[in-house]
Amino acid sequence: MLNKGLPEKDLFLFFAQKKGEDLDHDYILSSMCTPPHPVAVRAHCMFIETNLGDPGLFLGTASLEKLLIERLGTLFHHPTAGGYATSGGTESNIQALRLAKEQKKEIPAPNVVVPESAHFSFKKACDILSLEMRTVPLDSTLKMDAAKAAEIVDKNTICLVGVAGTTEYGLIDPISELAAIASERDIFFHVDAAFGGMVIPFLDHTIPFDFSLPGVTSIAVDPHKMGMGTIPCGCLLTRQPDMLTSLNIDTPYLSVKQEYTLAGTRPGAPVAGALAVLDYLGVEGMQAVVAGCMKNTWRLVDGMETYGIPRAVTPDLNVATFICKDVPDRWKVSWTRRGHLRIVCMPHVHRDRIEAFLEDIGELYA
Ligand code: 0PR
Repeated sequence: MLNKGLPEKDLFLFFAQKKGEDLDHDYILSSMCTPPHPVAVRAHCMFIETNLGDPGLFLGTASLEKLLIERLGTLFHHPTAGGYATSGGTESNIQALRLAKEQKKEIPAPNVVVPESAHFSFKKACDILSLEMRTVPLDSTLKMDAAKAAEIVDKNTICLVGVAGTTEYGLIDPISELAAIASERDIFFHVDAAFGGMVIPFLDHTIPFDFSLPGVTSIAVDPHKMGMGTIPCGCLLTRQPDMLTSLNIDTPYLSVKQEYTLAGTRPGAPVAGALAVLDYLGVEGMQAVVAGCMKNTWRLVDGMETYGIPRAVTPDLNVATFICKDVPDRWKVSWTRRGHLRIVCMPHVHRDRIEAFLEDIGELYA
Protein backbone atom coordinates (compact mmCIF):
# COMPACT_ATOMS: atom_id res chain seq x y z
CA MET A 1 0.00 0.00 0.00
CA LEU A 2 1.16 3.54 -0.68
CA ASN A 3 2.43 5.42 2.35
CA LYS A 4 0.87 8.70 1.24
CA GLY A 5 -2.41 8.72 -0.69
CA LEU A 6 -2.63 9.86 -4.33
CA PRO A 7 -4.45 13.00 -5.47
CA GLU A 8 -7.83 11.97 -6.87
CA LYS A 9 -6.95 13.37 -10.31
CA ASP A 10 -3.84 11.18 -10.60
CA LEU A 11 -5.67 8.17 -9.30
CA PHE A 12 -8.40 8.47 -11.91
CA LEU A 13 -5.95 9.20 -14.70
CA PHE A 14 -4.36 5.88 -13.83
CA PHE A 15 -7.75 4.15 -13.78
CA ALA A 16 -8.73 5.70 -17.11
CA GLN A 17 -5.51 4.37 -18.59
CA LYS A 18 -6.24 0.88 -17.24
CA LYS A 19 -9.83 1.02 -18.51
CA GLY A 20 -8.40 1.91 -21.91
CA GLU A 21 -6.46 -1.35 -21.86
CA ASP A 22 -9.73 -3.34 -21.67
CA LEU A 23 -11.16 -4.57 -24.95
CA ASP A 24 -13.78 -2.50 -26.71
CA HIS A 25 -17.21 -4.20 -26.61
CA ASP A 26 -17.57 -3.41 -30.32
CA TYR A 27 -15.24 -6.33 -30.97
CA ILE A 28 -16.34 -8.73 -28.19
CA LEU A 29 -18.28 -11.57 -29.78
CA SER A 30 -17.41 -14.22 -27.21
CA SER A 31 -19.07 -12.98 -24.04
CA MET A 32 -22.30 -14.00 -22.36
CA CYS A 33 -22.29 -10.68 -20.53
CA THR A 34 -23.11 -7.32 -22.05
CA PRO A 35 -22.81 -3.70 -20.93
CA PRO A 36 -25.66 -3.18 -18.46
CA HIS A 37 -28.84 -1.36 -19.43
CA PRO A 38 -28.71 2.30 -18.28
CA VAL A 39 -31.58 1.77 -15.80
CA ALA A 40 -29.60 -1.09 -14.23
CA VAL A 41 -26.61 1.20 -13.77
CA ARG A 42 -28.78 3.90 -12.22
CA ALA A 43 -30.45 1.47 -9.81
CA HIS A 44 -27.09 -0.17 -9.01
CA CYS A 45 -25.56 3.17 -8.03
CA MET A 46 -28.59 4.01 -5.90
CA PHE A 47 -28.14 0.83 -3.80
CA ILE A 48 -24.33 0.73 -3.92
CA GLU A 49 -23.76 0.42 -0.15
CA THR A 50 -26.43 -2.16 0.59
CA ASN A 51 -25.61 -5.59 2.01
CA LEU A 52 -28.19 -8.33 1.70
CA GLY A 53 -26.06 -10.44 4.03
CA ASP A 54 -27.66 -8.47 6.86
CA PRO A 55 -31.12 -7.89 5.39
CA GLY A 56 -32.64 -6.48 8.57
CA LEU A 57 -30.55 -3.35 8.02
CA PHE A 58 -31.73 -2.95 4.42
CA LEU A 59 -35.41 -3.80 4.51
CA GLY A 60 -36.23 -1.98 1.28
CA THR A 61 -33.41 -3.65 -0.63
CA ALA A 62 -34.35 -7.04 0.80
CA SER A 63 -37.91 -6.50 -0.45
CA LEU A 64 -36.48 -5.83 -3.94
CA GLU A 65 -34.80 -9.24 -3.83
CA LYS A 66 -38.18 -10.82 -2.99
CA LEU A 67 -39.75 -8.92 -5.89
CA LEU A 68 -37.03 -10.07 -8.27
CA ILE A 69 -37.63 -13.71 -7.31
CA GLU A 70 -41.38 -13.21 -7.64
CA ARG A 71 -40.99 -11.67 -11.12
CA LEU A 72 -38.78 -14.54 -12.27
CA GLY A 73 -41.00 -17.18 -10.62
CA THR A 74 -44.00 -15.72 -12.45
CA LEU A 75 -42.06 -15.66 -15.71
CA PHE A 76 -41.26 -19.33 -15.09
CA HIS A 77 -44.94 -20.19 -14.43
CA HIS A 78 -44.68 -20.47 -10.66
CA PRO A 79 -45.28 -17.16 -8.86
CA THR A 80 -44.75 -18.69 -5.39
CA ALA A 81 -41.30 -20.13 -6.20
CA GLY A 82 -38.65 -19.72 -3.52
CA GLY A 83 -35.20 -18.38 -4.27
CA TYR A 84 -32.56 -15.75 -3.77
CA ALA A 85 -30.04 -13.68 -5.69
CA THR A 86 -26.63 -15.32 -6.10
CA SER A 87 -23.38 -14.09 -7.59
CA GLY A 88 -24.17 -15.93 -10.84
CA GLY A 89 -24.64 -19.31 -12.44
CA THR A 90 -21.73 -20.92 -10.62
CA GLU A 91 -23.11 -20.14 -7.17
CA SER A 92 -26.67 -21.08 -8.22
CA ASN A 93 -25.46 -24.46 -9.50
CA ILE A 94 -23.40 -25.12 -6.36
CA GLN A 95 -26.37 -24.26 -4.16
CA ALA A 96 -28.75 -26.41 -6.24
CA LEU A 97 -26.48 -29.42 -5.71
CA ARG A 98 -26.19 -28.61 -2.00
CA LEU A 99 -29.98 -28.59 -1.81
CA ALA A 100 -30.24 -31.88 -3.69
CA LYS A 101 -27.65 -33.48 -1.40
CA GLU A 102 -29.53 -32.23 1.65
CA GLN A 103 -32.77 -33.85 0.42
CA LYS A 104 -31.11 -37.28 0.13
CA LYS A 105 -28.74 -37.28 3.10
CA GLU A 106 -29.13 -41.03 3.55
CA ILE A 107 -27.39 -41.88 0.25
CA PRO A 108 -23.80 -42.87 1.07
CA ALA A 109 -22.12 -42.42 -2.36
CA PRO A 110 -24.23 -39.81 -4.12
CA ASN A 111 -23.87 -39.01 -7.82
CA VAL A 112 -25.04 -36.21 -10.07
CA VAL A 113 -25.97 -36.80 -13.71
CA VAL A 114 -25.13 -33.92 -16.06
CA PRO A 115 -24.89 -33.58 -19.86
CA GLU A 116 -21.45 -33.58 -21.47
CA SER A 117 -22.25 -29.97 -22.40
CA ALA A 118 -22.76 -28.85 -18.78
CA HIS A 119 -20.95 -25.70 -17.69
CA PHE A 120 -17.73 -26.32 -15.77
CA SER A 121 -19.35 -24.91 -12.63
CA PHE A 122 -20.83 -28.39 -12.06
CA LYS A 123 -17.32 -29.80 -11.83
CA LYS A 124 -16.52 -27.21 -9.16
CA ALA A 125 -19.77 -27.98 -7.34
CA CYS A 126 -19.18 -31.75 -7.35
CA ASP A 127 -15.63 -31.24 -6.20
CA ILE A 128 -16.63 -29.02 -3.27
CA LEU A 129 -19.54 -31.27 -2.28
CA SER A 130 -17.71 -34.60 -2.82
CA LEU A 131 -20.25 -35.79 -5.36
CA GLU A 132 -19.53 -38.16 -8.23
CA MET A 133 -20.24 -36.37 -11.52
CA ARG A 134 -21.61 -38.67 -14.24
CA THR A 135 -21.61 -37.30 -17.75
CA VAL A 136 -24.30 -38.15 -20.28
CA PRO A 137 -23.20 -38.15 -23.94
CA LEU A 138 -24.87 -35.82 -26.41
CA ASP A 139 -26.99 -36.93 -29.34
CA SER A 140 -26.15 -36.07 -32.95
CA THR A 141 -27.65 -32.57 -32.49
CA LEU A 142 -25.33 -31.95 -29.49
CA LYS A 143 -28.20 -32.06 -26.98
CA MET A 144 -28.28 -34.29 -23.92
CA ASP A 145 -29.43 -37.78 -24.89
CA ALA A 146 -32.43 -38.35 -22.60
CA ALA A 147 -32.54 -42.12 -23.18
CA LYS A 148 -28.87 -42.38 -22.15
CA ALA A 149 -29.58 -40.18 -19.12
CA ALA A 150 -32.31 -42.62 -18.07
CA GLU A 151 -29.75 -45.46 -18.26
CA ILE A 152 -27.07 -43.62 -16.29
CA VAL A 153 -29.34 -42.48 -13.45
CA ASP A 154 -29.38 -44.99 -10.58
CA LYS A 155 -30.51 -45.30 -6.97
CA ASN A 156 -27.59 -43.16 -5.82
CA THR A 157 -28.42 -40.25 -8.14
CA ILE A 158 -29.32 -37.23 -6.04
CA CYS A 159 -29.66 -34.79 -8.92
CA LEU A 160 -30.28 -34.79 -12.65
CA VAL A 161 -29.22 -31.64 -14.51
CA GLY A 162 -30.47 -30.32 -17.86
CA VAL A 163 -29.23 -27.18 -19.58
CA ALA A 164 -31.64 -24.70 -21.16
CA GLY A 165 -29.21 -22.74 -23.31
CA THR A 166 -25.83 -24.46 -23.42
CA THR A 167 -22.80 -22.26 -23.00
CA GLU A 168 -21.01 -23.44 -26.11
CA TYR A 169 -23.82 -24.07 -28.63
CA GLY A 170 -26.91 -22.23 -27.36
CA LEU A 171 -28.95 -25.43 -27.34
CA ILE A 172 -31.82 -26.48 -25.10
CA ASP A 173 -31.66 -30.02 -23.74
CA PRO A 174 -34.86 -32.13 -23.93
CA ILE A 175 -36.06 -30.65 -20.64
CA SER A 176 -39.60 -32.17 -20.82
CA GLU A 177 -38.24 -35.70 -21.24
CA LEU A 178 -35.66 -35.21 -18.50
CA ALA A 179 -38.31 -33.79 -16.17
CA ALA A 180 -40.45 -36.88 -16.78
CA ILE A 181 -37.52 -39.19 -15.97
CA ALA A 182 -36.80 -37.25 -12.78
CA SER A 183 -40.48 -37.24 -11.75
CA GLU A 184 -40.86 -40.95 -12.32
CA ARG A 185 -37.82 -41.76 -10.18
CA ASP A 186 -38.30 -39.04 -7.61
CA ILE A 187 -34.99 -37.33 -8.41
CA PHE A 188 -34.20 -33.64 -7.87
CA PHE A 189 -34.11 -32.05 -11.35
CA HIS A 190 -32.12 -28.83 -11.71
CA VAL A 191 -32.39 -26.78 -14.91
CA ASP A 192 -29.37 -24.62 -15.66
CA ALA A 193 -31.00 -21.72 -17.49
CA ALA A 194 -28.24 -19.27 -16.52
CA PHE A 195 -28.15 -18.06 -20.10
CA GLY A 196 -31.45 -19.28 -21.58
CA GLY A 197 -33.71 -18.23 -18.71
CA MET A 198 -33.71 -14.64 -19.91
CA VAL A 199 -34.17 -15.63 -23.56
CA ILE A 200 -36.55 -18.60 -23.86
CA PRO A 201 -39.62 -16.93 -22.24
CA PHE A 202 -39.30 -14.07 -24.75
CA LEU A 203 -39.00 -16.09 -27.97
CA ASP A 204 -41.90 -16.01 -30.42
CA HIS A 205 -42.50 -19.74 -29.89
CA THR A 206 -42.97 -21.70 -26.65
CA ILE A 207 -40.31 -24.10 -25.42
CA PRO A 208 -41.20 -25.69 -22.07
CA PHE A 209 -38.19 -25.59 -19.77
CA ASP A 210 -39.48 -24.23 -16.47
CA PHE A 211 -41.80 -24.93 -13.54
CA SER A 212 -44.64 -25.56 -16.02
CA LEU A 213 -43.06 -29.03 -16.16
CA PRO A 214 -43.97 -30.81 -12.91
CA GLY A 215 -40.56 -32.57 -12.64
CA VAL A 216 -38.51 -29.36 -12.48
CA THR A 217 -37.24 -28.81 -8.92
CA SER A 218 -34.98 -25.77 -9.32
CA ILE A 219 -33.78 -23.30 -11.95
CA ALA A 220 -30.64 -21.16 -12.26
CA VAL A 221 -31.07 -17.92 -14.23
CA ASP A 222 -28.62 -15.04 -14.56
CA PRO A 223 -29.84 -11.45 -14.89
CA HIS A 224 -26.18 -10.48 -15.46
CA LYS A 225 -26.18 -12.31 -18.79
CA MET A 226 -29.16 -11.76 -21.11
CA GLY A 227 -31.00 -9.88 -18.36
CA MET A 228 -28.68 -6.89 -19.04
CA GLY A 229 -28.22 -6.33 -15.31
CA THR A 230 -25.04 -5.31 -13.55
CA ILE A 231 -22.51 -7.94 -12.51
CA PRO A 232 -22.86 -9.96 -10.28
CA CYS A 233 -26.44 -11.15 -10.34
CA GLY A 234 -27.69 -14.68 -10.71
CA CYS A 235 -30.81 -16.20 -9.19
CA LEU A 236 -31.61 -19.67 -7.90
CA LEU A 237 -35.31 -20.53 -7.88
CA THR A 238 -36.95 -23.51 -6.22
CA ARG A 239 -40.41 -24.95 -6.81
CA GLN A 240 -40.98 -25.41 -3.09
CA PRO A 241 -41.12 -21.91 -1.60
CA ASP A 242 -39.22 -22.89 1.56
CA MET A 243 -36.79 -25.51 0.24
CA LEU A 244 -33.75 -23.28 0.76
CA THR A 245 -34.34 -23.23 4.51
CA SER A 246 -32.98 -26.81 4.57
CA LEU A 247 -29.56 -25.12 4.14
CA ASN A 248 -30.09 -22.76 7.07
CA ILE A 249 -27.26 -22.20 9.47
CA ASP A 250 -27.34 -20.02 12.61
CA THR A 251 -26.16 -16.42 12.31
CA PRO A 252 -26.68 -15.34 15.92
CA TYR A 253 -25.40 -11.76 15.80
CA LEU A 254 -26.99 -10.65 12.51
CA SER A 255 -30.35 -8.99 12.01
CA VAL A 256 -31.66 -12.37 10.85
CA LYS A 257 -30.89 -15.39 12.99
CA GLN A 258 -30.41 -17.89 10.16
CA GLU A 259 -29.25 -17.81 6.54
CA TYR A 260 -29.13 -20.29 3.64
CA THR A 261 -27.02 -18.29 1.19
CA LEU A 262 -23.50 -19.33 0.22
CA ALA A 263 -21.96 -15.87 0.47
CA GLY A 264 -22.21 -13.85 3.67
CA THR A 265 -21.94 -10.26 2.55
CA ARG A 266 -24.06 -9.95 -0.62
CA PRO A 267 -24.51 -6.89 -2.83
CA GLY A 268 -27.99 -5.40 -3.06
CA ALA A 269 -26.97 -3.12 -5.93
CA PRO A 270 -27.10 -5.70 -8.75
CA VAL A 271 -30.41 -6.98 -7.40
CA ALA A 272 -31.88 -3.50 -7.82
CA GLY A 273 -30.20 -3.35 -11.24
CA ALA A 274 -31.75 -6.64 -12.38
CA LEU A 275 -35.23 -5.68 -11.19
CA ALA A 276 -34.91 -2.26 -12.81
CA VAL A 277 -34.36 -3.82 -16.25
CA LEU A 278 -37.28 -6.24 -15.92
CA ASP A 279 -39.70 -3.56 -14.73
CA TYR A 280 -38.49 -0.91 -17.14
CA LEU A 281 -38.63 -3.10 -20.25
CA GLY A 282 -41.50 -5.38 -19.28
CA VAL A 283 -42.24 -8.51 -21.30
CA GLU A 284 -42.67 -6.53 -24.52
CA GLY A 285 -39.32 -4.79 -24.12
CA MET A 286 -37.53 -8.06 -23.42
CA GLN A 287 -39.25 -9.67 -26.41
CA ALA A 288 -37.92 -6.86 -28.60
CA VAL A 289 -34.35 -7.32 -27.27
CA VAL A 290 -34.47 -11.09 -27.75
CA ALA A 291 -36.03 -10.76 -31.22
CA GLY A 292 -33.16 -8.45 -32.20
CA CYS A 293 -30.51 -10.89 -30.91
CA MET A 294 -32.15 -13.81 -32.72
CA LYS A 295 -32.45 -11.82 -35.96
CA ASN A 296 -28.74 -10.97 -35.76
CA THR A 297 -27.90 -14.61 -35.05
CA TRP A 298 -29.69 -15.74 -38.24
CA ARG A 299 -28.14 -12.93 -40.28
CA LEU A 300 -24.71 -14.07 -39.10
CA VAL A 301 -25.46 -17.71 -39.89
CA ASP A 302 -26.77 -16.79 -43.36
CA GLY A 303 -23.84 -14.49 -44.08
CA MET A 304 -21.25 -17.08 -43.01
CA GLU A 305 -22.93 -19.82 -45.05
CA THR A 306 -22.91 -17.56 -48.09
CA TYR A 307 -19.09 -17.63 -47.77
CA GLY A 308 -19.19 -21.44 -47.53
CA ILE A 309 -18.60 -21.46 -43.76
CA PRO A 310 -21.27 -23.85 -42.46
CA ARG A 311 -22.95 -23.68 -39.08
CA ALA A 312 -21.83 -26.36 -36.60
CA VAL A 313 -25.39 -26.78 -35.29
CA THR A 314 -28.67 -24.92 -35.65
CA PRO A 315 -28.91 -23.12 -32.33
CA ASP A 316 -32.07 -22.66 -30.28
CA LEU A 317 -30.78 -19.38 -28.88
CA ASN A 318 -28.47 -16.51 -29.83
CA VAL A 319 -25.19 -18.46 -29.93
CA ALA A 320 -23.88 -19.19 -33.42
CA THR A 321 -21.19 -21.80 -34.06
CA PHE A 322 -19.33 -22.56 -37.25
CA ILE A 323 -16.92 -24.97 -38.87
CA CYS A 324 -14.25 -22.37 -39.45
CA LYS A 325 -10.51 -22.24 -38.91
CA ASP A 326 -9.62 -18.64 -38.38
CA VAL A 327 -11.02 -15.13 -37.97
CA PRO A 328 -9.29 -11.74 -38.26
CA ASP A 329 -7.35 -10.90 -35.12
CA ARG A 330 -9.21 -7.83 -33.98
CA TRP A 331 -12.40 -9.81 -33.31
CA LYS A 332 -12.63 -11.47 -29.91
CA VAL A 333 -14.33 -14.78 -30.62
CA SER A 334 -14.15 -18.10 -28.78
CA TRP A 335 -13.66 -21.72 -29.78
CA THR A 336 -15.63 -24.65 -28.39
CA ARG A 337 -14.08 -27.84 -27.01
CA ARG A 338 -14.99 -29.46 -30.35
CA GLY A 339 -13.03 -26.78 -32.19
CA HIS A 340 -15.95 -24.76 -33.56
CA LEU A 341 -15.94 -21.00 -33.87
CA ARG A 342 -18.44 -19.57 -31.36
CA ILE A 343 -20.11 -16.17 -31.47
CA VAL A 344 -22.65 -15.00 -28.90
CA CYS A 345 -25.05 -12.43 -30.34
CA MET A 346 -25.54 -10.47 -27.12
CA PRO A 347 -27.51 -7.18 -27.10
CA HIS A 348 -24.28 -5.18 -27.63
CA VAL A 349 -23.56 -7.11 -30.85
CA HIS A 350 -25.67 -4.84 -33.03
CA ARG A 351 -26.46 -5.49 -36.67
CA ASP A 352 -23.68 -3.14 -37.83
CA ARG A 353 -21.13 -5.20 -35.86
CA ILE A 354 -22.35 -8.38 -37.54
CA GLU A 355 -22.04 -6.72 -40.94
CA ALA A 356 -18.53 -5.42 -40.11
CA PHE A 357 -17.50 -8.91 -38.97
CA LEU A 358 -18.93 -10.51 -42.12
CA GLU A 359 -17.10 -7.99 -44.25
CA ASP A 360 -13.78 -8.86 -42.56
CA ILE A 361 -14.45 -12.56 -42.83
CA GLY A 362 -15.34 -12.06 -46.48
CA GLU A 363 -11.85 -10.73 -47.14
CA LEU A 364 -10.39 -13.97 -45.74
CA TYR A 365 -12.78 -16.50 -47.24
CA ALA A 366 -14.77 -15.07 -50.14
N1 0PR B 1 -24.33 -22.08 -16.58
C1 0PR B 1 -24.25 -21.73 -17.88
C2 0PR B 1 -25.14 -22.39 -18.87
C3 0PR B 1 -23.34 -20.75 -18.27
O1 0PR B 1 -23.23 -20.43 -19.57
C4 0PR B 1 -22.51 -20.15 -17.30
C5 0PR B 1 -21.48 -19.12 -17.67
C6 0PR B 1 -22.65 -20.54 -15.95
C7 0PR B 1 -23.56 -21.50 -15.64
C8 0PR B 1 -21.82 -19.90 -14.87
O2 0PR B 1 -22.22 -18.61 -14.68
P1 0PR B 1 -21.27 -17.53 -13.96
O3 0PR B 1 -20.09 -17.34 -14.84
O4 0PR B 1 -22.17 -16.35 -13.86
O5 0PR B 1 -20.92 -18.08 -12.64
N2 0PR B 1 -21.28 -18.90 -18.99
C9 0PR B 1 -20.22 -18.08 -19.51
C10 0PR B 1 -18.99 -18.92 -19.81
O6 0PR B 1 -18.44 -19.55 -18.89
C11 0PR B 1 -19.82 -16.94 -18.60
C12 0PR B 1 -19.00 -15.91 -19.29
C13 0PR B 1 -19.50 -14.65 -19.48
C14 0PR B 1 -17.73 -16.18 -19.76
C15 0PR B 1 -18.76 -13.69 -20.10
C16 0PR B 1 -16.96 -15.21 -20.42
C17 0PR B 1 -17.49 -13.96 -20.59
O7 0PR B 1 -16.75 -12.98 -21.22
O8 0PR B 1 -18.59 -18.97 -20.95
